[in-house]
Amino acid sequence: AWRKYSVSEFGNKEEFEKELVRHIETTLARSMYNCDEHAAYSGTALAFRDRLIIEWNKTQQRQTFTDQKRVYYLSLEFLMGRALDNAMLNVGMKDAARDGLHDLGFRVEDVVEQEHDAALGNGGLGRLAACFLDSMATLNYPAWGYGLRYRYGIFKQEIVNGYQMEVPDYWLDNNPWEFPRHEITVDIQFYGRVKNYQDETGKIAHSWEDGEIVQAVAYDVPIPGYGTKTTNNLRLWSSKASSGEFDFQKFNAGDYESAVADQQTAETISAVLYPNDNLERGKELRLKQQYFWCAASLFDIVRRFKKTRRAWNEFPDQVAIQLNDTHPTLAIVELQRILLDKEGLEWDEAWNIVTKTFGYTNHTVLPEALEKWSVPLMQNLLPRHLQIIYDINLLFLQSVEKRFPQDRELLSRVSIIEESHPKMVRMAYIAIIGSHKVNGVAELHSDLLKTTLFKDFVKIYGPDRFTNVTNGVTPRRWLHQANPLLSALIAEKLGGHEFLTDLTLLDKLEAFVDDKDFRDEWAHIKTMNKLRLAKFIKRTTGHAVDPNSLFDVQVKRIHEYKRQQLNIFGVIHRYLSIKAMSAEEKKKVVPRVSIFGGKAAPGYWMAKTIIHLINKVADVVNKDPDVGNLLKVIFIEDYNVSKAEIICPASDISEHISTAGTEGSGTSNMKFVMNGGLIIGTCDGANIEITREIGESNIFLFGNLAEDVEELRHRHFYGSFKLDPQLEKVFTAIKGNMFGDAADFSALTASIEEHGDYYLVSDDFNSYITTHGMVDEAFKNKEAWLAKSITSVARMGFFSTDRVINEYADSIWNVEPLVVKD
Ligand code: 26Q
Repeated sequence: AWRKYSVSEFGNKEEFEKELVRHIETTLARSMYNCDEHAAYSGTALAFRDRLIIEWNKTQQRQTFTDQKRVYYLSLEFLMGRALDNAMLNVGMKDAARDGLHDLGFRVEDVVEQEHDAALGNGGLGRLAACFLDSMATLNYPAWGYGLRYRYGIFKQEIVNGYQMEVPDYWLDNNPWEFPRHEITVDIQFYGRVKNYQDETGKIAHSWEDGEIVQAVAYDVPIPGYGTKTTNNLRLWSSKASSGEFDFQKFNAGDYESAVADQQTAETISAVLYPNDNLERGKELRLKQQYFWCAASLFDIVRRFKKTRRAWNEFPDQVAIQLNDTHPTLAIVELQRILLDKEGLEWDEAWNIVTKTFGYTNHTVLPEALEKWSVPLMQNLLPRHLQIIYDINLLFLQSVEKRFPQDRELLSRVSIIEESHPKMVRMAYIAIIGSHKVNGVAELHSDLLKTTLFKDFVKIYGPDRFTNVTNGVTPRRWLHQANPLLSALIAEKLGGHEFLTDLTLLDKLEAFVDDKDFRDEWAHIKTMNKLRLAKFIKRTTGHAVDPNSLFDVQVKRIHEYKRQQLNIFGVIHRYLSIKAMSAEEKKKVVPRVSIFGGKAAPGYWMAKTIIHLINKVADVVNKDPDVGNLLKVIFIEDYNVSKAEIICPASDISEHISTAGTEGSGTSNMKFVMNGGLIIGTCDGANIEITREIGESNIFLFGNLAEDVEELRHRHFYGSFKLDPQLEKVFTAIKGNMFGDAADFSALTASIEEHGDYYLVSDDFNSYITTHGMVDEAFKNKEAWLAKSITSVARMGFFSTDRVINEYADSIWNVEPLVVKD
């Protein structure tokens, strides 16, 4: 009988307005007479949310009904950014909303800006997970994301006197995009002890007893696909005190204060995102987060599987779980524990199911980022899991020993347990041993994994367990949403927006490279986007920048390996050169704006020093009358996803200049080129494949190659270190207090001059400066530059996450799309 009631679904401007007013006046209990931009945002979000919910329910019902294999993407980070614009574009009703809002006196662009970014991630890894969700929904894969619902996302960055300050990012109030599922809870256990007993068959079994229980509560976020009705689910777990009897003992015993304190401890688990990017520090709370989230997700997945009443050996035919780095490695151990201790399977049968289910993606070769947990910590927090890890290790080492007898060295190298003091559990090794496929995120990176970090495992398992899936970005957010003008121009030339779901169609643009009108429009759009950024810079920093200058951008997490120090030293070098020029010489200089943005981990002192130097250089350069518009230095505060959407379309050149062999892939390089920017970069990560696709003449490559890095580092230590002469001039200026107290920067210069220049800043400096000279020359030839820009965009089809997701689906997950009909 309920089927005859249909839910309201607006289909035009008038119906949208009706829904908007209804939500503002009833759902939000506000009057239209004092409806401000924020209320307009909330009302619009609620109207679109209603539409999403309907498709979301249908998608979930269909996925349950057809009962085919699903993908679960486990990630501790989902860097989603804003949801409203994405929802409007994916649902396809943005024009109705624009017109409706206009009638009420609002601009849709301003309304969209009211939304707080969902910033549950640090950088590349978290944004990749968000792009994956978009592509999985767009391609109609039955896929769920599982993560943590942090109360505080990545901190907000404020720059005070040139220093980074961190401010908490409390983002949860009035979030219309999440749905609490108070009925979907899982009790998660910590600490306690393992009891051995004999089961009915007389076999020794294990149970994990006592300890503490924390409750996981599900919050669901709808993930709409583009141009499809498929709306997938992102499930985020929130922690709260268990309402079980056990935890009320203290209350009953009258120990009220300590009982409340325990409740707070429980809520601490999902309180805050760890702000370290590519750096691991073995904090117990981080391990608690990992287990809490893995155990809740696994319980949920197993519960769903059990409803199908299938035999356990069918589990891998129904479930694929992808591990986003080693952060969810405990899921492997947890599934083995469930199958052994709860479901009574034999070890081999259980382990066979486990390895068929999991895939592991590695994102870094940096040693400081590889996760290790101390054995005593794990023994205390997860006693049964440690036993299982020991058993996995024992059986693994026995099998290795059989195939490579007498190689003690090999056994100790590949052991999950590192024999240090204290002993450490190597999470990457569990992830490799417990998965059927391990992948890196760009070709060079995947090759390096096989020849260095995981070399021994290639020898043990053969090369087929290791593969590459080069990263991508979603063209919906990073082209269509971020750059509506360019998307519209491309659609006009290609006869529609099909390129947004088949990015290889961009290659048709090459036919227009010589079309005068098209080129003019292309150039005009770049100028408009630079103007938009210039306005933003004026509003947020007070500095006026000239959109005719060359916009040179480096925005990403601040890290020594990403070498923002190389960039700022290059800027200082440019400044000194300009200062030494005659008026005649200055006329030939290409005016530049050097734009920086990015957060440093709060405890990463050297990264903070780099931010400080950038800001001090900006202070000096920007007010130097000798320089005027020839050079401006801008640090954009609090770089995040929504700022990236303004910055990426506005760059002429962006910098992807990591020491060769250190950047897994990089993904902003792809965003910049997709928006018609050129790049200056090292032969690292995905830069290499971008070069292969767009052609060597369309990219500015410089610096030493990955294969030479080890040798160079060795020479720094055992040969004599000679600072590059041009860099020496830069250091002399810094040491002469040109940018404030030189002592503030002594650690930074010393890391290069005195401590071995691990990141090869000096080795690459000359090549970097020379290549920037080539960038200047190229920029003078506007027509040639335009041709490079257009050709590059035309050849970027490979870097859509749609291609990436199809590769994962075919070669790792073995899942098929499920088309949702109406
Ligand atoms: C680990 C343990 C404890 C606390 C924090 C962490 C932690 C957190 C975040 C370790 C690493 C990260 C993030 C890594 C990351 O963003 N890696 C980037 O992943 C991108 C997507 O594949 C690549 O493009 C980048 O090259 C890579 O640096």
